[in-house]
Amino acid sequence: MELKVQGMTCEGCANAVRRSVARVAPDARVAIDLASGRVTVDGRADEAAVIAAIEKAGYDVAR
Ligand SMILES: [Cu+2]
Repeated sequence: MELKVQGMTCEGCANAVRRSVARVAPDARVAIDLASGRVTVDGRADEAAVIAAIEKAGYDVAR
């Protein structure tokens, strides 16, 4: 899945998002492009759970 995440400004934010996704989708591969805010999650992952986890970390998700 590919998500657009708003509010990530630095590598620390990217890592926070990475950790949030890993919590709900431990087997998934996560790629983050900071400049565009694009978060790509490959593998077994429940989209609603991933979005909820990212939002809980304090970032806005647009699809
Ligand atoms: Cu940051």
